[in-house]
Amino acid sequence: MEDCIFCKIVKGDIPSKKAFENEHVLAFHDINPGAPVHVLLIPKKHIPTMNDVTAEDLQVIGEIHAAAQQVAQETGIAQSGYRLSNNCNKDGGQEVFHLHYHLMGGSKLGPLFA
Ligand code: IU
Repeated sequence: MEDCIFCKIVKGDIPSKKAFENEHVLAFHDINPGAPVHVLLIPKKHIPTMNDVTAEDLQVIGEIHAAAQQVAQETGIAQSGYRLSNNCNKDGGQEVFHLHYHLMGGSKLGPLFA
């Protein structure tokens, strides 16, 4: 999609610090990290939100999980622990409308629920 910033990162028009890449998935370090390790995992295909995932996207969703597992190992947070999360739409706090999962770890994360 032309004016999607994450599509531009996929195309290499905007640089990113890559953590993983295959044919369908890209993972790169968040520019404004909220944890010592904060990597975003995205499908290369433009999918705006979690609501737009269809049955034909389930393979790439699985690949994202496998990539998250690999990145967690490679960044050294697999054993200490991490969070893999998706923000959907306004109430979920989504700011970039290209599906992405936050992989965060490297320190004790705050509770999701107070
Ligand atoms: P959100 O779930 O849509 O709120 O998360 C968007 C994330 O994308 C947020 O953590 C930003 O720091 C991050 N990000 C980025 O890494 N590179 C960018 O060019 C832009 C946002 I714009």
